[in-house]
Amino acid sequence: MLAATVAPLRAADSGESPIAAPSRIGEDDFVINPASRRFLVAAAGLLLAAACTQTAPGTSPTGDVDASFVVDGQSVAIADGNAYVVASDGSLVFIKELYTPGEAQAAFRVSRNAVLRVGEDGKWYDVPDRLEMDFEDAKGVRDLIGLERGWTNFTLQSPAAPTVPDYVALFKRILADGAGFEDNRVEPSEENFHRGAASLRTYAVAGTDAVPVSKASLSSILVHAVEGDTVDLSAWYFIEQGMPVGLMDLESSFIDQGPGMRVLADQTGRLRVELKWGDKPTYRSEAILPVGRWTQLRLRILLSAAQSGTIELWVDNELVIDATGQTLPLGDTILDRFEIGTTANNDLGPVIMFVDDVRIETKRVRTP
Ligand SMILES: [Ca+2]
Repeated sequence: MLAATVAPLRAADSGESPIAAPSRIGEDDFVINPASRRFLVAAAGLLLAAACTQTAPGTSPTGDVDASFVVDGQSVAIADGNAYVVASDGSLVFIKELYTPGEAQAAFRVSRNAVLRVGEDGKWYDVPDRLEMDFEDAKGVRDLIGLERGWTNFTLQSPAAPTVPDYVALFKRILADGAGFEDNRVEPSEENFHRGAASLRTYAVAGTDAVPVSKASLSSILVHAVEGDTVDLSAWYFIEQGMPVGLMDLESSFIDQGPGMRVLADQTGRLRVELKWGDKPTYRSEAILPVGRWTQLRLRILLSAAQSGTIELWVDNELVIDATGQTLPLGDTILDRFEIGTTANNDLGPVIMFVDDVRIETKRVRTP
């Protein structure tokens, strides 16, 4: 199901109306839970309510197994867009649908010179190789959303908006009706900045037992990165209070729970990079994200669903992770969403964090 549909992405040459953004799916970690009845099919990008298949599936896939790994002691196989548990006799037992095969590919047109993404209005929109955002001259978060600035969505998940329908509705109320924030906030601010006269301020309350993840983030789906591409992500951060768990995500909106690469910090600010997928390959550093001063994080990743990806993380130009490994869920996964800000907070206390001078650049391996 799609949690919601949103306003159409406007044509590149048309007026001021907001760009569309896909509804977010749950941000929980990829947990295999055969008992779970609550699964959300990945948002269909900008496509209008794509049909989703939740018919009772058979116990074994018709196609080849695309990937397999062990999660929480269970062998899991991915085939036909579904997750299966591998039983002791080798048979595959259906758990849940993760994505609709071919759906992500159908949302893009890739040629030698351009990548286009289809909007809800059926029009095709340019996905640039490079996006840069400085947060200048914006009165509120509504000004940040649109093709001109490149942001397409914000996510304010919190005790005031705990579920996907809740925070999608909040997004729409703020964007379409100019409603105010509830508890969490994401907005341009002149209170602090790295360059110019403004930055993005995020405020996220602590998570609770009932709502363990609190989010105050901004995202863009004007992104298209596939196996063989190199993605270079950079942003400046200033933590005023607390310590976010998640700082930056590059993920697939087409797959359940948005798997992809993310930059994470522990309570002390120690940084690591994780592929949120399967057994979660993790690339660790000893570097600490400081509180109270502007710090640049730059992540460069070569995308590979095998072990031949590369992961480089710089903190203020110092290389703190230089690793090789898996960086993409599956060989045909399209990473199409970039998310920044307090992409996750813990339950220890509120986070106030500023972000400035964001850059996303994709060096493409074009195959048409
Ligand atoms: Ca700025």
